[in-house]
Amino acid sequence: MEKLIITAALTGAEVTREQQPNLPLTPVEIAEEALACYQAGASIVHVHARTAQGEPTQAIEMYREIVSEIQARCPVIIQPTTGGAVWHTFEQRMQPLLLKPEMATLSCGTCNFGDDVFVNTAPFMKELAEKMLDLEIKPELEVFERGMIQNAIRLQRQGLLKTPLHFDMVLGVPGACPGTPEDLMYMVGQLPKDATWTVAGIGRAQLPLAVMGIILGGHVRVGFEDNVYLEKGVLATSNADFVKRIVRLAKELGRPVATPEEARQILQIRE
Ligand code: KMH
Ligand code: ZN
Repeated sequence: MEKLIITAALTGAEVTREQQPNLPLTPVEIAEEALACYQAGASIVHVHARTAQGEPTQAIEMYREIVSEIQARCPVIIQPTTGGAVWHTFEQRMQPLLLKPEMATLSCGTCNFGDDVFVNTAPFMKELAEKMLDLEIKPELEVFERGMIQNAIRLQRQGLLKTPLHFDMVLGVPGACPGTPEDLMYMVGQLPKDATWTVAGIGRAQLPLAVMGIILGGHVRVGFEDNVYLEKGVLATSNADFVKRIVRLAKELGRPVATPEEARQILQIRE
């Protein structure tokens, strides 16, 4: 089995300091958290920027600062969001791509997202894929529902995504596909045979689905974007708490953990 790639989703767009007092918000806080996660065993950090007031922002200057603060500390793979927050425009969401990161997310369809709708039209997905192809950015294909796998395959058949595709099964978002083991098994069974995948279980689905990711040969995403509790009623003190637990579990289950350099090779990220 391939080595395990651990992604830390450090901040997200929805979680607040009221819900998680240790949520990193400023570029320096995000970079310190990225370093702690890298030291714990993460090879990728998924990044959302916030303003000084804690509002989600897609401003390129914020991403530039975050990237430079992280790069000054460690060689982790930086994966900015193009999902942003549900109210960001398509144009705002594309901003981080102008920095030519090694990776970025590409959400593969529209779904309910709590009380909101997370909109990803076919023309927008096409535009994102074209831009990432052009800039040699490896897309992580965010899948919240079964039909989104097909949307990704369609983009690949149109020549807009390079194989092997890399998916993130985001399961347990209220309004989209639940985060049960059966759902994950079914979704993984629908992926192209040469694809790589990671799993991001939301809330209490994070830990059981992460364990499945380890034993099924997938990869794992953890972090405050998806879940703030280490166990029922106990808030994590840092994103690194989650990473450390995955490293412990992977060791127990006999799955070695990838360094960022090994993750670059597994995901065929540009040199
Ligand atoms: N904040 C969600 C609406 C991504 O980062 O690509 C979208 C999201 C997905 O977080
Ligand atoms: Zn995100």
